Amino acid sequence: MSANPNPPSASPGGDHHFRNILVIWLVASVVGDLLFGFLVAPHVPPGRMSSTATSDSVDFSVLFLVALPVLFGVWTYMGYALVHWRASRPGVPEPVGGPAARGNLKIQVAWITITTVLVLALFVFGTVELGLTAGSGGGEGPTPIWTPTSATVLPVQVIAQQWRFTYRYPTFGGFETPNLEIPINTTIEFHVTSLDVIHDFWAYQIGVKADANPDQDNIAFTTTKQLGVFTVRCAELCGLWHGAMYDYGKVVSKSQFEQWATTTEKQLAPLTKLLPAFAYTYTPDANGADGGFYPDTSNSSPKTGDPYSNVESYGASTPSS
Ligand SMILES: [Cu+2]
Repeated sequence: MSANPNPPSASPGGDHHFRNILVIWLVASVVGDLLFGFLVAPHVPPGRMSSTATSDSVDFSVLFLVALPVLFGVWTYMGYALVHWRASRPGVPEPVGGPAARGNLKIQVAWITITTVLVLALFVFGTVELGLTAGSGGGEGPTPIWTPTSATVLPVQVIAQQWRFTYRYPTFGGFETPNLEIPINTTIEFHVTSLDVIHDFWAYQIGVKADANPDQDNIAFTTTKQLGVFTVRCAELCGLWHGAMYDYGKVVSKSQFEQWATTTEKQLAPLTKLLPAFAYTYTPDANGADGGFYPDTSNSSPKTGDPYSNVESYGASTPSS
């Protein structure tokens, strides 16, 4: 019994085509990754404003650097096939199809090995990245798995409600303000909660995104690295004006923050007294937060004291007939 006189790998020109494609792909991948690494990677969002934002940008860049050679592999093969194996080249006989790839052990092993290694490597990388950067700016619930190592941590509470965010600073007397200011080079411990429906605190440029759920204290960490303004958006459909539920936060110098916080604490002291005491969650009553934001019959006479009273009314009372 003689050996197969024409095994798939010995097809005319097969090795030389394979070598050509490999060389083109290798050059394109190296050049593409170098260009991306030096020209694009430094600008990949969300930027370098905090530890978690930096980590996000690096992770995105790593995904790009791995994905580009895959993309170039597909393009190189397509381009090569169009040039060398198309039927309509003038004066050249139409190419005869090569051996079927099906059943080719080399291709099967290479395909399964390469894709498995790529996917598993990225899975391990992503998992490690999530851990090493203390939750990567995502909400970790009331008992975080990963905590920062910094000696000093500034707690800031984020309170979401239809349709705005307010912020409480428990280490400055618990004042509540619509302005989010945080100091630079400081680890911030965000405590995110909601007074009504589900929202999501998405502070884009500092790489923080945490669900804001009623009766939940969702903790997210980041360490600020650059001065500037960042955008805060609600990232969970929460009703009619969800799209308008955004504001801006500021990373300022430590001295500027200290001055702002102590001044605001003094200015707002008379109002802070009227607020519910600082807590990690606030249970709303049937008609919204029980902070005087909505009319509440528990403060009127006769006092019902019932948070689910159906005689609470919005706006002007109905004229009696
Ligand atoms: Cu919302």
